Amino acid sequence: MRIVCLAGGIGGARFLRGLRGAVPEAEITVIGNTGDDISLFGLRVCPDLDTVMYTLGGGINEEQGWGRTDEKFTLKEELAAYGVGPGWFGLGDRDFATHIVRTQMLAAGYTLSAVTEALCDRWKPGVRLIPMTDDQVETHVVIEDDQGRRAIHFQEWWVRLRASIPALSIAAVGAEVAKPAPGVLAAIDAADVVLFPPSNPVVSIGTILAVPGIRDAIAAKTVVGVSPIIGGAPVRGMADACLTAIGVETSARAVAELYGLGLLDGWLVDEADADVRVEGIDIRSRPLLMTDDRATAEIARAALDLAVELK
Ligand code: GDP
Ligand code: FO1
Ligand code: CA
Repeated sequence: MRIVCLAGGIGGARFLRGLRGAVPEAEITVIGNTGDDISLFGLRVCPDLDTVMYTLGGGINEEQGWGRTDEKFTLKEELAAYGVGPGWFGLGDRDFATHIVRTQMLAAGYTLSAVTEALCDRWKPGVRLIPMTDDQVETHVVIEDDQGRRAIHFQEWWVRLRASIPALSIAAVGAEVAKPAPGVLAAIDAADVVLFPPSNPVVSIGTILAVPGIRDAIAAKTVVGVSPIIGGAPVRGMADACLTAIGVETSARAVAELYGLGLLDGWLVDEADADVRVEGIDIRSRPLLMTDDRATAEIARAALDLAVELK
């Protein structure tokens, strides 16, 4: 069985760990979001790729959902002592090593997909992790405050401001001219099914789908998604602020409609949303809280079973 999954950070990574446990024999290719990527201290940081890599490789800080386990922040403290920020982004010492290796390889001319493969040689995530593109795409958010109207990096809005200032718009800068990374379209073409984990529909899945060619390739396949919205709210994080920014209601139904007919064949919603119906999309309800690996594996199994049934 060949499965392609799109993935953001925490929601995607946890689902993937469940899927890997549910179907250990499957060949899983993960197309990772790179719109969250940011350059800090001269280093290229890829939060969603790293979250998938660390989560599946056993190095993630489980409580936090991002960053390394057993982490220290000596380097960050030393930088702060020089007055060098930003202080609002928590890069730990172990995590810094990943960004140093990545930046060094990028400077030597390796593509981000080659770098990601090299990093995964250490972590052995048990899936093939490919960035959506090797080209630079960065999600920016337009806000308005007492300094006027301006665009800031998604991480500044999400981490520093915790989405407390409404996003007037959200743009994946560079996406329209980005090319899918080598292997992305081939993996989709060869896939038996495509699954959308319960990742952020706007800044994770939406950004990946914005890379020209990816949406069309996926539309030709049997696609089943898992709702990140339960009972009208995201399970964690501020996905509601992202949905509001693009004029979409925060509900399992509205997200299914956002992905749309022609893309989504099946949609898993939580039991709290069992009454959701969308014309043309096969909707099933079951508990969707990824409380532990067993519960998550059951969610992944259900998504896969539905996809195989609809194929
Ligand atoms: P991020 O890049 O770290 O924000 O992670 P993703 O984009 O992959 O996933 C974020 C989404 O995961 C959020 O919108 C959450 O609502 C969703 N999520 C987190 N935990 C769960 C869970 O246990 N169940 C479901 N259904 N969704 C979840
Ligand atoms: N998220 C936070 O809320 N605060 C942080 O300080 C933070 C640091 C960080 C460092 C490395 C990394 O890979 C991820 C990090 N994240 C942090 C998570 C992350 O940037 C966001 O949750 C996602 O990008 C949102 O989609
Ligand atoms: Ca993310």
